[in-house]
Parts: sequence; structure tokens; C-alpha cells
Amino acid sequence: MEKPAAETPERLAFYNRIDKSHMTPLWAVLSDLVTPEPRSACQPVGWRFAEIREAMVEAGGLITAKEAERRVLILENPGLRGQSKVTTSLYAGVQLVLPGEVAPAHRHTQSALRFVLEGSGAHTSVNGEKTVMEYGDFVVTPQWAWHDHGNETDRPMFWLDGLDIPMVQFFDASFAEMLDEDAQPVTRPTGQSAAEYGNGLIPVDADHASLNSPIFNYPYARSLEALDAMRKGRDPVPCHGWTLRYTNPLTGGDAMPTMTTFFQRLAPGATTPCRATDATVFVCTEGAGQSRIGDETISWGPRDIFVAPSWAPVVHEVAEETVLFSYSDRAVQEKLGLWRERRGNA
Ligand code: 1HN
Repeated sequence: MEKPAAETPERLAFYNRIDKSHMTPLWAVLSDLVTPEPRSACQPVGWRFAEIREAMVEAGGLITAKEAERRVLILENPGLRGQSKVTTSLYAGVQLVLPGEVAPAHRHTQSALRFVLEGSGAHTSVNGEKTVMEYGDFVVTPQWAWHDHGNETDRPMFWLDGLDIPMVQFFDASFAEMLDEDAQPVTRPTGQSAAEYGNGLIPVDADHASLNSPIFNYPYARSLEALDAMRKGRDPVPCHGWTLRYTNPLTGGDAMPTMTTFFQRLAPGATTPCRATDATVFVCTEGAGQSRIGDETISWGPRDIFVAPSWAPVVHEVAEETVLFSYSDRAVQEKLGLWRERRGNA
């Protein structure tokens, strides 16, 4: 983990010889493999929703949701271009479903989350239940669950898609298939999952090992209610204000196995610096501010999206009451014993 050993002519000749047999010396690369602190190609970056929206509307005139299968513009981290990654381990894209359109039913081993950015009343169906989506709703699509979207309203619907694509790619574990009809059969009334699992009660024979939350739509209004009550009843934590984690009522753990999702309120002022090993994708839903992330300052307002890389110190500064949704790979890092956080300036 010291700096690499010197390259003498004898050593180089040796490296060249063994190279032909697909061998290479660890001591030449060790300091890049095992670093004292995280080093990431992921960069701090922000996107204004207005700019994404304009491009999406243009995409809407170029291709239908059906032809595209999913009409999405991928948000690529500038440090990871060409890899469909918003952070090293996560994917983000913005999807548009126009009035009357359907995004046909399929399933894949990647887990997906939706976070609604604009529009009201379009639906997604997951594993036989339809849910109607509103601004700020967080929707879970578990790995290998059939899902299709439709917009029967008269206005376009935009949402953020967060997926664990790079993780599944890392494991070479991607499978996918299309259903032979656009919309999957709906077998349960809309709202059944929320009613059964979202009221502090669960069916007595429920599977307590379920990796995904059966509450597959966390409505914005209810999440805000929880956050507002928290704000009234507790002092803010200096580095992150008031933060809630969306949870799976069957396990008490994260709503999804590969992505942790957060809902956060910031009071006017600045947070203290904080860094963590999970790179995070943020969406502002109310308020506005700027974040100092590493050496960059990113300004954002409602619907804007921004990224904090692993281990980059983050300070949020807001002039008004602000609400943020975010997601990261913390769920995985915690299971692997990797997640770390450092609060303060160190
Ligand atoms: C997907 O299934 C959706 O269902 C969105 O809306 C984005 C990106 C890559 C792979 C699958 C969706 C996706 C995706």
C-alpha cells in the first residue's frame, strides 16, 4: 500500500515475460487496489429539471414509449461517461410517459425505484397491482417483478428511475424478459398492499424475510406528514437535518435490498460537513439551496437532481425550508460491513 516499487530493467523484463501467461505483479498495482481512503471516478454533478424536461419533450416527438420500450434519458456522471452510471454502483434516468401511452410489461433482475417529478395520475403496475402516481411518490419495483406503466391522464408524466444496473452488471447476473401483452393482468385492487402493510399491521402469515417492501408506493403526502412531525418533535442533526429512511415493514430494513432511500428536511442555514462511503443521488422536491460537494458547489431547486460521490465531504446550505429525496447503495454496503461515515471536518 506504499507507493509502487521501482521499475528496474530486470523487473520490467520479468513483468513482460509473465505477462504472456496472463500474470502480473501485485506490488506494481497494490497501492491503486487498496487505497487508504475511497478514490472515486464519480464526480459531483447536478442537472436542472428544466433542461432535462426540454430534452425529454423533444425525445417525445422522436420516439414513442412503446417503440423505445422505455423512453428514458440516462443521467451519466461526467466521470463515468459511456457507462450508463450516475455513480459507480447506481443508474439514474428520467422517464416520460405521454398521455395515452403505455410502457410495455417486462421484468429483469435489476431493481428499480421511481420518484415522481411531474404529472399526476399515471399508473404503474407491479406484480399484479396497479398504483396511481403523484408528485413526490416513491415506488418500488423489485427485481424480477413484472412491471408496466400507462398514462391515461391528459398531461405528460415524468419520473426519475433509479436502478442498481451497475451492481447487477458487476455480478454478471442480468436476466430480462418481455410479457407477451403490453399490460400485465391486474389481480389485486389498487391500494391493497398499502392498506395491508402500511398501517402498522401485517397479514399474520406474511413472509418476514421478504427482500422488498410490500408497500410498493410511498405517497409523498404521507412521507411529508412523517417528516413534518419529526421536525416538530426533534432537534435537527447538524450534518443532515431531519432524515427518514423508507422501510420494509416486514423486516424493519430498507425498502429494497440494493438501494437505501431517504426523505430529508433541511432548515434554513448550513449543515455541518459529512462524508460517507455511499455515493448519493439527491432530488429536491421543495425549497432550494446549494451543496458544497468536494470542490464543487451545485445549486438546485425543486425537481433538480444532484450527486455526491463516495467520501466527498457534503455541506448543504438552504435559505428556506427544503425537502430532499435521495438514494444510495448504503443497503448493500451495510450488508457487507463496508459502510462508513465521518461527521465533521476531518
Ligand atoms: C426499466 O425497466 C425502466 O421499467 C426504466 O420503467 C428504466 C433502465 C434500464 C433497464 C430497465 C422501467 C430502465 C429499465
